[in-house]
Amino acid sequence: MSAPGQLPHYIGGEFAGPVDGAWLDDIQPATGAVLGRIARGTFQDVNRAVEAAKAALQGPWAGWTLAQRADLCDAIANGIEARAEELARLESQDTGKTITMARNVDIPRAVANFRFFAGAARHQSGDFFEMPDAINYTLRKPVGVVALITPWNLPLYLLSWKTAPALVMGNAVVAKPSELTPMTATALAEIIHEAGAPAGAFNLVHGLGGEAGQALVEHADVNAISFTGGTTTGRMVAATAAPHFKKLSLELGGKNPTLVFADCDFEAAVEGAARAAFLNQGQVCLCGSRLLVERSIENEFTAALVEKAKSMRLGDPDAEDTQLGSLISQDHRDKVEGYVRLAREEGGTILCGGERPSLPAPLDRGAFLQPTVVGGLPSDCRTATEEIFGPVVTVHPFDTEAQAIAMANGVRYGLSASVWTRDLGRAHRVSAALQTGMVWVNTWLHRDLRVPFGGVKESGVGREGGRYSLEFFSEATNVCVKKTP
Ligand code: TXE
Repeated sequence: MSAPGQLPHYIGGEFAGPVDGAWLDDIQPATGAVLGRIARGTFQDVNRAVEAAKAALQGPWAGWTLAQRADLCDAIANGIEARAEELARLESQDTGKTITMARNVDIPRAVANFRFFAGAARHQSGDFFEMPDAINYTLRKPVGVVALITPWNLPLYLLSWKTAPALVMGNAVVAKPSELTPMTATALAEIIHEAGAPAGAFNLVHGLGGEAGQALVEHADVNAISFTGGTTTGRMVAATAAPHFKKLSLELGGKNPTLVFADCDFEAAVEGAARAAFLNQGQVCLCGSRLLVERSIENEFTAALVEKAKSMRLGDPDAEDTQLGSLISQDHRDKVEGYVRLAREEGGTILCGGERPSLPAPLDRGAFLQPTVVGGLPSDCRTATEEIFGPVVTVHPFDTEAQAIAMANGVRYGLSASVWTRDLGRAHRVSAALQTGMVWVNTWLHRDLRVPFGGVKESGVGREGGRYSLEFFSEATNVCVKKTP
């Protein structure tokens, strides 16, 4: 086990401090308090982790059957479940998100991810192709050493989403969680250790993106990289990995449209649009931050959304009835506030929010921001097309279906969209025309773990989920056997 308040690396089955002795502070965004010390990984730590991973692939881990690896994932799921309340508290403290969200979404999903991939791997079928004079079957082998780089918005949720399929397909993992939210990653290492994973199958290196993350991406012996984070970072990761032909999965940013047609179920659409705009303080890559509303209901819809935003309880993430917690950091709030200023400069009207709430100590030192609705902006201005990643939504009217589609597609991102209408024909037509990897109709963030998850354009490359993850974390070898006459 790691010491309380200390967040060391986990390498080759052991918790270890950084080689050069440097640590970073882990800050609680809701209060500014220091929660603990994070090992500041450098190339040397990354190299040790990669060597441990390589050794695991030459050692007992290589002999584990798929059934044993699936059992390991189930044991990890049980371990997370047994510590669920503690993990929810750690996640809420580290991110500023509400305890309710951490309890109901983040931690249960981490459990589900390990259980799901254990089952998916057990039940996957292989490929078989018959020829008149031969048969082909396809083996699925581990890729090797895989780097998993994850962001701060859904720390354990996203780390488990990558770790489970990577382990169940027999790879050796080197994980690098966000330096802003290291706590549940260390807890996951403890749980994986106790579940009986052999040394080196899972390694964790903490540290800054430009140091530990970059060293991991550059490392010649890393065979695949699965990255979730910002588009700018993703571009750097892709450029660094390409000359080495590393396998790459990139899940990046979004500027996702919520399209509301006049024939929608009004109440459900308001509820859905508000949830899409403000869940996790708007810090989910899938958040619907551009609201496109048919002109005939625009005033009524916007008024209802503003009412909803104003009624949201913002404050202490630890209080059970809080709906909006803190943003991830003061720096990030500054960035989001910069966009609120930009919205005004671009001619927009702040219909609600945009201000820091007044909260009692110690929350007065937190990175809180009121949920913000902006009207009156052209749909192609910077505020309406750049990813803000905070509780800010812009509202734009449209007159025709074609116009709505053109506005929805008029950004460089293409992650997800939601469409609100009672007209089934329109729902199918619009869904097919949207340039996004995912479309929800009359719902938002309704997830089946089997479906392809990922984006087009600058929202990423590749898909995660179900067999897409199992394929990413494995290499296919086709065997062609000539039939004997
Ligand atoms: O993410 P980064 P940041 C978006 C959002 C946000 C912006 C920047 O718009 O404002 O990205 O956020 C590691 N080599 N999203 O700066 O830097 C880093 O340590 C290798 C969307 O916090 O992309 C962390 O572990 N790794 C997103 C991870 O990359 C590097 C969620 C993500 O951090 C690295 C988060 C490097 N050179 C932010 N630099 C989503 N799609 O959900 C950083 N990292």
